[in-house]
Amino acid sequence: GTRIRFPRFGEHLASLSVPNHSLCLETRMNADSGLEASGKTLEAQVKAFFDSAPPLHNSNEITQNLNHFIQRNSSPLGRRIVCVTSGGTTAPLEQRCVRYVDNFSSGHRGATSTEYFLKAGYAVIFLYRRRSFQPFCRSLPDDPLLECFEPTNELNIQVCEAYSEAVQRAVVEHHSAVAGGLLLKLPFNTIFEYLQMLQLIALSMRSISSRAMFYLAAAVSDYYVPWKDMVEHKIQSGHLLDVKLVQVPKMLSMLRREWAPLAFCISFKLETDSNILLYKAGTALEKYKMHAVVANELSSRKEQVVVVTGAENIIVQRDKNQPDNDVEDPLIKLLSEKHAAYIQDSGPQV
Ligand code: PAZ
Repeated sequence: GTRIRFPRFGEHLASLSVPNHSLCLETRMNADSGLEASGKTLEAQVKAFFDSAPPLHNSNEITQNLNHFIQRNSSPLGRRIVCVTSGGTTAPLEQRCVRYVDNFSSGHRGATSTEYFLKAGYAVIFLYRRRSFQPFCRSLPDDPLLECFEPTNELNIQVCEAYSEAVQRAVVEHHSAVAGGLLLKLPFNTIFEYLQMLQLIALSMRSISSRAMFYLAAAVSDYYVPWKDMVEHKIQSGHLLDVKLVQVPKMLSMLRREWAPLAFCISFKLETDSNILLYKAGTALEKYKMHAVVANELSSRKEQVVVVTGAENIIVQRDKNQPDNDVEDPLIKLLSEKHAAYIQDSGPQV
């Protein structure tokens, strides 16, 4: 796993342990202000990040798909559109990547929330980590293809009785959302892909102003190795290595200020220490000018979250009397109501 320790006041050292290898990833920065201590403005840090990132090979196709999706859901319907981000980003250590720093997120929150947003009448852009949880597939086993099907003879297969309902539901609901033009799925692996795609989505969503929502549940890397500083080939084991990690610029500020200033923006704050959770969520709310921050603690995240807004902290809990109920059910109802009020307050729509 990744552990952070503070070698001396005002600086910190991020270090990564890889089984059977000894890797030391070191970054020195001012603990309070991060890269801002280098004197670079946020815009300059963001430019440096995007300039150094390997360009997306399919950015034209993504933009075309986004424009088509947004257009289709805009006129004459004026449907609300949410971008749900889901799963953890990786920070590669080598250009021909063998090893990377990862985030724990399973994508359960994003996949489940997508289902409830669709139920609430939204069109959803699902920006997800490859091989993470997918909407409508939560009740399927780990390897659905091999575990849900069985051969009837050498030429034919059928769905196993035990999974027939779950498979039927997953296939029908997924197909109707995608084919009906209500669900657009965009996969990423790395922090470079994630942030470039988030920017493309945000710039495309500008045209629908306050009808756009960002629901940022992905666990995004805090540190990365700039592409130009990265070794090309696999890092050889057996030595102690120093790899310089740089803090990822705070793109939430860019999203709010530059990319989609009229969109309704919800970010998430995860902590393991519940004593600091609400404080950290409140700080993020103010610093990044979010409309709400969903605060969750690692071990109870599927049971309870707290929606922190400037005016109040709202505890949202899973209904334990219903075994299949998810905390995302009341959470998305609440956020959808708040979004509707925000649209109302924002005046006439484009
Ligand atoms: O993906 P998952 O269901 O396993 O976990 C969800 C979560 C904890 C990653 C999400 O609710 C969250 O808090 N995302 C932001 C994490 C952060 O503070 O960067």
